[in-house]
Amino acid sequence: MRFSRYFLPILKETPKEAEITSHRMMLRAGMIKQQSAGIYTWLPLGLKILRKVETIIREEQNRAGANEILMPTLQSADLWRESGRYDAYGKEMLRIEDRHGREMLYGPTNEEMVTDVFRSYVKSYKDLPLNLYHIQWKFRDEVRPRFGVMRGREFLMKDAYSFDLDEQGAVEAYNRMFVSYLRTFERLGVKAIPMRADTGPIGGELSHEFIILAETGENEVFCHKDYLQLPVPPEDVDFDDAEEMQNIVAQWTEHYAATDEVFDETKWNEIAEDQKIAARGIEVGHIFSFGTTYSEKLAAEVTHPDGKTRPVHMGSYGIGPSRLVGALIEAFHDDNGIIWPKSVAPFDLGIINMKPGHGACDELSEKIYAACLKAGKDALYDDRDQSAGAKFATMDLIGLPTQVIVGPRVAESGDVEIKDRATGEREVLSVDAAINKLMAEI
Ligand code: P5A
Repeated sequence: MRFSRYFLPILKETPKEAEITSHRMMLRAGMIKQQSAGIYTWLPLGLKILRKVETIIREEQNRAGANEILMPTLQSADLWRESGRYDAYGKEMLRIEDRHGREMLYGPTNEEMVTDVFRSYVKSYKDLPLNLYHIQWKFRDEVRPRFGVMRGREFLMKDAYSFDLDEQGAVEAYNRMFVSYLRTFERLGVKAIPMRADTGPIGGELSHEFIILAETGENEVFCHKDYLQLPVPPEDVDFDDAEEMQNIVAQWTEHYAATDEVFDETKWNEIAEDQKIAARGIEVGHIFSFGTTYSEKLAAEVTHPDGKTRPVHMGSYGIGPSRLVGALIEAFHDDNGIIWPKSVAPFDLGIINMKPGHGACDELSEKIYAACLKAGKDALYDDRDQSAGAKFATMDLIGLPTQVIVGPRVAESGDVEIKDRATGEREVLSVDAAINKLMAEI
């Protein structure tokens, strides 16, 4: 992509309304634009990152055996009356009336609707286990939307729902999602610690929040230090091996880890002082197991091998891709801007032509850009007629992992400079050596 043709509205001023780094940087880097409180347009750069986050989540959900569907954002109130949550949900639910006077709502979550999908088709134990998920916008009329996309009113959620014959099956489904989450966050480059948590309006007993430690996090959390170095299961981990899944979950729940809502002083005091972490964290995922809470009310039942019909055991599993974009910036930035992990970087590399119109600078920049196009590398080529200083600042702000700097002095001798955004290390190479290196390494 040529920068001159790209819609990337960089802000010079730091927006006053933004209280935390990620919100400030997302606005300044032209990733999002606020439309109303807690409601955002995703601009091209932001959207690219959001899509990459979604892709990793999707790949790991599929790997764990979940099926992707897409349910609508608008739901009928009647469905929620069946579960009893229509009145219980309160003011966080955005209620809408259509032209026929039918009561609708903008979904804050999909337990009812997915149970309706399930009960329409599945009648026998032979079709279980089943896990259905989608990645869809949600609306919650939060009292205090803040920190940009971190606590939005409209936000993206990956929500998966498991259906099993009995409690044992439901635990196994829970374990698969638990392991899938460990892998997902690892691939996103962050350490998210599973912690015992309150179940709130979703309900049920068994629940874990996945928390990234960060000073700006909204949750107060308490956990054992060992969680920082536990191994994450590799990509060939066998999701069909229930025992292996159970062992991984056992290892990841062995020590104390909980949010302040379910703080247990006795267990906390059992941890040695130098092993304690009391910190703030960002909740990026939350998983629940709630048995037959919804299936009983919505009559989602299957026949068992003994011929009897019983309600299915369910769980639901959420990740916030839009919140994650903010959380990743909280984890990866310096004073100059964002430093994207490679797995979600919006472009593979940036090319800075320091002096457009200068023969050698143009020639070498174009040569590298053409090589990227040919090799399928996604490059952002800054070909604009702007000062080199402004271009450096912009490239640092938007956080592409690798920059190629083409300046008049080195270009005269056929060389370019490669800069690593994270370390700041620079290396001067001939243009051909640079192309070889970039094509091999990024
Ligand atoms: C689990 C899936 C649920 O709603 N039902 C379906 C269950 N869980 S949850 O914890 O309430 O939300 C799941 C994840 O969504 C993200 N999230 C948000 N992101 C941005 N702004 C918000 N206001 C917001 N609320 C929830 C979080 O990542 C959360 O873990």
